[in-house]
Amino acid sequence: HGLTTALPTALNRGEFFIEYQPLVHLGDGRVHGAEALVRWLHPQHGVLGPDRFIPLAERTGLIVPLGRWVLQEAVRQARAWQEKQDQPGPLRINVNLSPCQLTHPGLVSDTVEILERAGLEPDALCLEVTESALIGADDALLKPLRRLAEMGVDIALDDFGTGYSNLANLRRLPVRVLKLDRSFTQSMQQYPADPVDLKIVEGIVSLAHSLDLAVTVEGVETGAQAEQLRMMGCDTAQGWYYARPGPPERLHELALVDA
Ligand code: G
Ligand code: G
Ligand code: MN
Ligand code: NA
Repeated sequence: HGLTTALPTALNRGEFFIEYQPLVHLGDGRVHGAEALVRWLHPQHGVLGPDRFIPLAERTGLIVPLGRWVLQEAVRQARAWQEKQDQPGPLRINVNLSPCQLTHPGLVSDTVEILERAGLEPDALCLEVTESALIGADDALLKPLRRLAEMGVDIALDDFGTGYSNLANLRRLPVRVLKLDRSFTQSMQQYPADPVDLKIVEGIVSLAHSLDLAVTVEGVETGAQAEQLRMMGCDTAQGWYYARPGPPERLHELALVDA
């Protein structure tokens, strides 16, 4: 209850901050980009993770200004990384979008403005939308995502494999990346790994590649998992094996170490 009353003023008070978790190319182990993950430094409760306040922000509508702030801050940070690096190739940034942001009429214009103001190319941005947010999506919902995709922004389907989406439906969505849910990676951790889960991952990778989609795996915690997922054809990976979410300076160091 205390969170409900404090949330609306938290944004103006500057109590939110972003941690970044690297995304790594499985082929060569290099940092490919980072996912922005918002946190709330609550004056009494300390650091709160998104599961503690995102659902509340969605119910109260605060997710729209909060999401816009996250996008602006993450895009600015991505541009700052790019400017510091003397290695070729853009450093890309992934930002999560809530379902309410998808239906908000300002999504496309806000995104364009934020990219332009920061001087970041649209193809350096990837917006993550959960599979469940797009289940049964009609054209009105898909239109802004299509516009963004046409501009060069990548759309990723987050937590993929946990929903019930019709796989054939994927062709209809302006999606470039599937982010395979952590639960698959976790079940591979067990020995022996669940053979059905292995088959499912192989099936998803092969379907994704046949549709020209890249596959990112979440929740990679060991080198053995990374190696197995690489052999299974996954493209990029994210997880504690590489780095936990952390401050932006850390990611810059990780990228330079790998260069
Ligand atoms: O931060 P953590 O690694 O605990 O992330 C938990 C969940 O919170 C993730 O599923 C992520 O998608 C979600 N999340 C993190 N940051 C944001 C954000 O800025 N906006 C939205 N909508 N969700 C976020
Ligand atoms: O958007 P999404 O829910 O996928 O955000 C990633 C979430 O997964 C965050 O809560 C992050 O802290 C968490 N996470 C990231 N890497 C790992 C990992 O290797 N293992 C586990 N258990 N959780 C992870
Ligand atoms: Mn995500
Ligand atoms: Na996810």
